Amino acid sequence: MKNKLTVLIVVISFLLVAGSVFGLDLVKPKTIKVDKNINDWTGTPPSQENTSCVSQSEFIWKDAKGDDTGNGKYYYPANQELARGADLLEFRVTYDAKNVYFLIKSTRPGVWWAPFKLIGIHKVGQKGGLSFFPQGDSDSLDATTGAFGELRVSDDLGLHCTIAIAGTYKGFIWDENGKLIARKIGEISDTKGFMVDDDKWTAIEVAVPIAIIGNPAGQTWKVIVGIGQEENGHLREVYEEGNEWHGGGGEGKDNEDGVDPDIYDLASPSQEIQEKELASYTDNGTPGDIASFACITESFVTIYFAK
Ligand SMILES: [Ca+2]
Ligand SMILES: [Ca+2]
Ligand SMILES: [Ca+2]
Ligand SMILES: [Ca+2]
Repeated sequence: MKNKLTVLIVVISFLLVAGSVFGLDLVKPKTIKVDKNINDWTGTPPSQENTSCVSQSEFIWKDAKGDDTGNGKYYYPANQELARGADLLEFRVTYDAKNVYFLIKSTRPGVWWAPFKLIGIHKVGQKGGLSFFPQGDSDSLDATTGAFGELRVSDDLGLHCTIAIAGTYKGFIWDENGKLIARKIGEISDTKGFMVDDDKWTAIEVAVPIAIIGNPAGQTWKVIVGIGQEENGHLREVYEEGNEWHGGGGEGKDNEDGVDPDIYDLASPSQEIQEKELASYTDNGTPGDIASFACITESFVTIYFAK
């Protein structure tokens, strides 16, 4: 009797797992236009905060409102132009034969200055990947060299692709070696097909050609989504003590490139986990020392793409 019960439990467990992987939760192809209008994202978000669902062929993450506190103590710059503005609200993903599409909704700062968004992609089953978000050249502070956000990922989340969105229309993509493979800055030299545009500053639509990001069909991706404030195309530094143009609650005596992550909010299962991970840097770590950066281990979403 006991054995039969065990078999039954195993069979039911298998069906439940199979149902979620092969059934309801698969993201199927859908075409989106990056056209300053998000009405083509028709899926219904989950009712609970900090959970995801698949609706109308869209993966949809609903983030908690008001959890934009970084390590738990971050606060915004005093200037109203940069007040608020880095609270992640929603993250959506879908794809078709040509592109992978992303939608990020957030609050917006007081006057303008749409926040900076980071999307780190780990492709399950694929080896390698960067152990940290492309950091950038501290001599040049050139946004094409990295996000300057001071954030790393655990061994099982190696980044095979990182996308940065700066302001309302700029974007950069780095490969698993940290090499820039696409950019959009509103010039003729922009990478063809990589599209980034806003809808009323509070939502950003992105299209990345499959030739650049890889074909997700049949794959499982773990995706880290982070949001902070923008400066010169990269993340704006969080200070120990905030001032007019920089938020506070971080670390570092000299502040300018302290190892605290310049991220206010993540797609994380809970605010508690988010704050713990964003506080996991080494106090007074040497600026630029990757081992001292905060590490993401649980704050990611998992997306199952249909074949
Ligand atoms: Ca659209
Ligand atoms: Ca949020
Ligand atoms: Ca920092
Ligand atoms: Ca969050």
